[in-house]
This record gives sequence, C-alpha cells and structure tokens, in this order.
Amino acid sequence: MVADMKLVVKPHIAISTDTTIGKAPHYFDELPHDEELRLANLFKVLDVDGNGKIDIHDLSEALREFGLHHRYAQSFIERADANKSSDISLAEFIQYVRDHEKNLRLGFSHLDRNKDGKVDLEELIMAFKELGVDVEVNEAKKLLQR
Ligand SMILES: [Ca+2]
Ligand SMILES: [Ca+2]
Repeated sequence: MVADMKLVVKPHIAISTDTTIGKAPHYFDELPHDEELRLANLFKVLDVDGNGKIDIHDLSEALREFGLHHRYAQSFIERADANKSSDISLAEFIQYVRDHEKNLRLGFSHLDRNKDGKVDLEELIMAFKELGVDVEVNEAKKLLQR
C-alpha cells in the first residue's frame, strides 16, 4: 500500500501550526473532535507527499491508488480550493467535505431503506457525485471490492 509507505517516510516535523496533521487544530467548533480527526486522517491519505497540502499531483496519485482515473483530481481541487491557491489545505478540505456531507446524509437516509448502514454501489456513486466526482459504475464496483 502506497499510503502506508508514505506514512512511514513522512517526517514527524511540525512545519507550522496549520499543517500539523497529527495534532490537528480544532477548526470548527461545531465539529466533534473525532469527526475532525477522521477527516484529518483522510486528508493525510490524500496528501501523498505529506507536505500538508493536497495538490493535483497528490490527488492524481491517490486516485490512481484507488483505481480511479486522475481526471477526477482536477475537478475536485477546483471545487474545494476556496482561496484559489491551486492546492487544498486541511481547513479547506474539512470545510468542503462537511458542506457536502450534509447533502450526502440526506441522500443516504433516503436510499438506505433497510437501514443496514451499508454502502451499496448506488450510494457510493451518489456520494462521489456529491463530491463533484462523476464515478462510472465499473469504477465504483472496483472501490467496493477493496
Ligand atoms: Ca501534498
Ligand atoms: Ca487552497
């Protein structure tokens, strides 16, 4: 797994307060700390080179690792990059995912009729669409098989 390797290679040096992922500052008061930690960990996986920002190269590589085409990387960065710096900071990432998860939950509760809490193919495709990623059916299948 590339992600695991990168975690080992990544130096444990605090670059600055806003890029220290391990002890993520609490960005959003309304956000439970474990939820923020979950998003910070996801951010860390996507920040392939571990420099505290997700740029097009990080995301292309991460998507390739997930078996997705890198064309999704550009549209995601354009949508999430609030300050147009061409990369995504942890704060931007959390803000973007949170904004879209509100929509996602509405979608999930509608779709998940038997309330088993499992993500099926349809839900997964919809989840990515909400994030601005138009995943094709065969690609979503690959994700579920992981
Ligand atoms: Ca990076
Ligand atoms: Ca940015």
